[in-house]
Amino acid sequence: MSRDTTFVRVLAFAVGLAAVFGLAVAAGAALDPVDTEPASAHEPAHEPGADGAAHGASHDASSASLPGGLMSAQDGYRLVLADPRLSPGAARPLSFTIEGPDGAVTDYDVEHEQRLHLIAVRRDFEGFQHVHPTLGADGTWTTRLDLTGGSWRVFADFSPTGGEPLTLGADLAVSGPSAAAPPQRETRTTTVDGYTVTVAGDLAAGELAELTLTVTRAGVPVTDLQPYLGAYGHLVALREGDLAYLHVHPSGEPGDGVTAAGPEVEFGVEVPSEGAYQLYLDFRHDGVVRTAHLTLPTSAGEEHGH
Ligand SMILES: [Cu+2]
Repeated sequence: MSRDTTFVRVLAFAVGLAAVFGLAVAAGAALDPVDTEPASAHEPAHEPGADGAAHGASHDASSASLPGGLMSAQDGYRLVLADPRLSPGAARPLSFTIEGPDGAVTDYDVEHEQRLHLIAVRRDFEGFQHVHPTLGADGTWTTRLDLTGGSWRVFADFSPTGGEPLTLGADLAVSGPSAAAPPQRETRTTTVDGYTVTVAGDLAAGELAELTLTVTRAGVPVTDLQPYLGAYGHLVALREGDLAYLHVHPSGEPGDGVTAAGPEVEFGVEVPSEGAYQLYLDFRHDGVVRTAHLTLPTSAGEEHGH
């Protein structure tokens, strides 16, 4: 993907956000299981408005630009965990299906070298995994997660063949003592396995922000990052409060003749609202993928140095 395409995708994603947040609320209300009014399944709970064409357009916009992960069902697809409860421990088996209009979905487009990306995060942000499950012939996905006790959210990030990219979210309860910690506050530097990752730049609600993440090891800039899923870094941003999910790819990609293999990886990120965002950067070096956890609040109206 070219730099321009990446930028346009991020921008297109961003432009629709303000407009579609209202729709998200409406859709959430429509899906509310408490609302058991016996209405025809084919009848939308909300009038789409007099103009059918306008409704069609806004529907397309919502598919493309809703922040992901807030709903377990969207656009005719549903994330169904085989068991929403697991016991804690390493390599716990998780299986699930994506139910579509014709049953369990078996055909997916490859996005960033995989047909489905599964992100698991503990709701207090003290656990994070990004794995690539295996698809069975019947549409059942299976993978393994390392889980600690507590409340988790899993995100399935995929693109059904013939459909739009989607991220569906579901809750996963893990038994055992939960160490529900308050989320970490603004954290611009962190260390993982001897690597230090620092973020420069500021998030602003509704504006495209340039974030630069820099990777060093023992004070030495890392200049030989390895491509991971077609990029030098993958950034997942989760909004505190509801875990709205953004998955952002860097500006520029390995082999484009312009993009350096570190120490800096640049991302264009537009967050939909003010608040704090938990950032997880996946990067690969010496054959190992590591994840750095950082936290940035939006800086709207705030001066530096307070
Ligand atoms: Cu992935």
